[in-house]
Amino acid sequence: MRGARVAISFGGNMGDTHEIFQASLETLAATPGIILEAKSSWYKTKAVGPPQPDYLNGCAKFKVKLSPQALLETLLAIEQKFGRVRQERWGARTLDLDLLLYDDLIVDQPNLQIPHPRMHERAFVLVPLAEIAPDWIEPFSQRIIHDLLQEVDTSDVHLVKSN
Ligand code: PH2
Ligand code: MG
Ligand code: MG
Repeated sequence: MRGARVAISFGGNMGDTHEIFQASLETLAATPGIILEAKSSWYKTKAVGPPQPDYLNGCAKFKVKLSPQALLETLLAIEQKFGRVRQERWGARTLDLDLLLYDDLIVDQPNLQIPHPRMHERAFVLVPLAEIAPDWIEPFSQRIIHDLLQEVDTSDVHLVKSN
């Protein structure tokens, strides 16, 4: 299998999120068939959804020799390893790894939608993603990440750890 280019977002607002992001990134990069290509800075962001603590958010880009479903399973396993317990939708969590983009593929399955269906409206995704993949075309809108970013309010996204 030829390697696919993949973008993954990192989110969390419980526990030592900096530590959890670093460790989960290392776990991903150490997984057979997954090569880390770039990671963004980390940002402190206001929670979207029910009232809860601020988030840490970021994105990373990988070359991957796994199918979208196999990659999803890997991401869920890493979330579990770092203590994620699924409760309320959009509720507080230690680690959320979302598969944003997989080449220019569109997937619409019950457990997996690619591109991530809300990424185009989320400043906490677009700000870090634009840092590492400004020219990537989001295949639904057919627009590049840099342009999608111009249309969201980024006032609740603050740089905390420069890459
Ligand atoms: N993730 C959510 C819901 N709300 N808000 C911020 N700021 N960052 C997130 O990663 C986030 C959220 C569901 O995945
Ligand atoms: Mg999410
Ligand atoms: Mg998720």
